[in-house]
This record gives sequence, C-alpha cells and structure tokens, in this order.
Amino acid sequence: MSAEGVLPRELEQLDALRATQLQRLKATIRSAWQEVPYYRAALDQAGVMPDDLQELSDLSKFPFTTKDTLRETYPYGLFAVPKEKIARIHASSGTTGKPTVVGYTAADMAVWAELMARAFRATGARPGDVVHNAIPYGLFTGGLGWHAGAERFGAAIVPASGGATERHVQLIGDLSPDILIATPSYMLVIADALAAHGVTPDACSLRLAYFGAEPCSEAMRSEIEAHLGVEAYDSYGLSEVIGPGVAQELPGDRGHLVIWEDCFWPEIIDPETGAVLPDGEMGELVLTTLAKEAMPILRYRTRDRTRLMPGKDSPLRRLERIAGRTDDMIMVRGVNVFPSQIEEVLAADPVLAPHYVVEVSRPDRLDQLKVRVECRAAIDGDDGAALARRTEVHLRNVLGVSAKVVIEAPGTIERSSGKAKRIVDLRAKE
Ligand code: DLL
Repeated sequence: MSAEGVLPRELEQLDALRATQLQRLKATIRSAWQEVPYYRAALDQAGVMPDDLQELSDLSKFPFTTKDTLRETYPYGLFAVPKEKIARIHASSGTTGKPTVVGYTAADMAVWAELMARAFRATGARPGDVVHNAIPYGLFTGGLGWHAGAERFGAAIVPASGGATERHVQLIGDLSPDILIATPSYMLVIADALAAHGVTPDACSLRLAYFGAEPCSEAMRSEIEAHLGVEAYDSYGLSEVIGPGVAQELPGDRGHLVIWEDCFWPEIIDPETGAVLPDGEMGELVLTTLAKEAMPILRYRTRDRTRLMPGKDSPLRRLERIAGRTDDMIMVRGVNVFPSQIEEVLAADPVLAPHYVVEVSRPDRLDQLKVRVECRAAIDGDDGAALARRTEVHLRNVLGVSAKVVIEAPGTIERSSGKAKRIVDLRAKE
C-alpha cells in the first residue's frame, strides 16, 4: 500500500497539490495577520504583509515562530478564533519553564482525526481491528490524537494509556489486539514484560505497531518487530502544529515518512543562519500549518534534524527519519555529539540492550561524557570490563571524543512509559 488512495483524489496530482497549498498558505497567513496581534507585530517587524506571499517560495520572507513564542504568548495569545470556537486545549508538561498551550476548533479536530486515520489506511490496518493505545492520554497530544484517528478509521480502540506495564500485558493477553501504539522505548518495555510472561512473538496477537514521539533507530525497530511479531511504522508529529499526524512511514519505504503536505508546508533550514536549504540537504525542519483554524502557526522551528526527499508513488514529499534534535546536540570539549551517534554504536553490539543514558558533567572544568548502558544478560566482572573498553573504543572512533562506559545489569536503567530521557546534562548544576 502507499499514500495513493489515502489522499483526497484532487491532491494526487502535483499541480493540484501545489495550488491547494498556495491557496491554504495565503489564507493561513491572512488569518494569522488579521486575528493574532503577535503575528501582526512580527510581520510588521519583518517588513512583510500577507500579500507579499504570491508563490510558495515567498514564505522564506516571513518570520519564524519558536517554542519561546508560545511561552511569551501563553496561554491564548496565538489563538486566531474567539474562545467559543475552541473545542479542545492541550498543553506540554512544562517540565522546563511554563507549559505551552495549543488549541483546536471542532474543524481542526476533524482534520486531525482524518490525518491519523490515514496512518491506519495506508499501512494495512483493517476496520474492526482492535487497537491497544499505550501512548499516554491527557494533556499530551499523543494519546487522544491516536484515539480519534482509530475511531475515525473504524477500529476498536482500547484507551490503555501509558504506564502500569503489567496491566498492558494482561489486556494484550485477554483482548488479543491487532495493533499496538506506543513510544518505541515503551514498546520495548512492553515486549520485555510479555516475554517475561512467556508470551512468544508467534503467540502474540499483535500484527501492526505504530511508534513515535521520540527517535527510533533501525536497530531498535528491528528489535520491536522481532520481539512483538509485528510490522512497526514510524509516525512523526508535534503538538505545536497539531500533535501526531504530520508524517507517516508507509510499507515498502523504511526510514522515510510521507508528509501530509495538504495540511503542512515543510521547509528545511540551516539552523545557524535560518536560510532555506534545497530539498535533500540535512537541516532543521520548519513547518507551517495549512489547515488549522484555532492556532495557525507560521514557520515553526521544530528543532528536529532531517532532510526532505521527493515523493514516491505520490506527490507528497517525505522526511527522512528524524536524526535527533538540534537542542539535543551536546557540546563535549568543543566537539558536537548527537545522541543518535551514541545509539548507533550501542545498537551495533548484540551484547548490549537498547536501554541507555548519557550523562554529561564537568568535574574539573573538563566535560566528561558517561554512557550507562545495560547488557542483555548478566555479565561477570572481567567480561563486563572488556565490554566497556570495547564500547569506549567504538564510541571514540565515531564521536571523536572519549566517553566512559559503564555496563549496567539488565533492568537497572529507568524505563519511561512516554518519551525516554536519554541525556542528563549535569553541567549547569555543577
Ligand atoms: O510527541 C506527538 C506525537 C505523539 C508524535 C505520538 C508521534 C506519536 P510533542 O510532545 O510536542 O508531540 O513532541 C514533539 O517529539 O519535535 C520530535 O523532537 C519528537 N518526535 C515526535 N515524533 C517523532 C518521531 C509528540 N517519529 C517532538 N521520531 C518532535 C523522532 C519524534 N522524534
């Protein structure tokens, strides 16, 4: 299956798609300018008016929106409709500073559900499938976003939410779901728990899985697929532009996610200069909503690193699997280190488990990188030391800086039922 047959017919041709995008982009900019004082001021300051957008490429003249913009306008400052038209409000957890708030009209919620339904349609889900949704519900957009999509698609949704792993094991055993939705790290936790209860991949009812909300390497996906006996697909999205439902990996095209371009206009920029980069180049993804009433967002800097690829079997361009976030980059003794590089090294060693934490500290004014990683089976002292040394050599070769490796016993690294916390930067506190 592909994106073909998933998109509204009139959008299956490139010309029609571009025409729709231009028309929607003009309407979005006009609405932002007319209804949102923040945007009116930002456009004024950048010296642009809505009419300055005549072509899609004219968007590069318009200012960016960032997470800070959402904080500065907290809570309702970016809403473009009166409060009576708001049907749903979500918020970030606000672990660092003020939370950020996003809103939806009833029409926005219908669009969102439809985008989520496309994920099911395009990946071989069948109406009547039982969907076990282990993405956290609540203020986070993940749980309810997938929930609405499954309903719209015509599946039977089990709103299990995150956490309480034993309950997932019981529900999966008793209700025989066909589909599992979770963050990739939590999928592995569920897989381990099922295995501990003697449920083999063959005996497990699951056929399909959707993961997202955090990066997932190919090695981690293979692990998910092997341990659960599923085909697992990557889904990308972020609350500021809608929630999950921005881009979806489809069968036969691993590592690439089709962007639902009729609703979002993607750009890739150089994160340092803000300049728009040509398709194919690695940079920061910037998204503009094309069909959002309550909270149109212009040129939102996602901080996610990826590249744009041409469409395959459809005019919709694709994102390469997210390579990490620009703000996840750790500067260690002047060298840029990305968590995805560390994960690659760890994943290449079959003795190591995909559970790890990277700690950065500065004990004697010198940055130190410590990687705590679990081994799959208990290991004795000498073997553990040899494994640590071997991993340190690999890391040094790939990263260009040395890192201390600590091999932990199976099950000792803290598990998360949502997004796993991989980086602990202790430097600010020292
Ligand atoms: O994580 C929405 C979501 C929920 C997507 C469930 C998919 C599944 P936020 O909490 O706003 O929204 O976090 C958005 O998470 O900018 C990325 O850094 C990261 N992210 C989301 N999906 C992926 C993915 C949800 N498939 C932020 N791969 C984004 C890598 C992802 N990173």
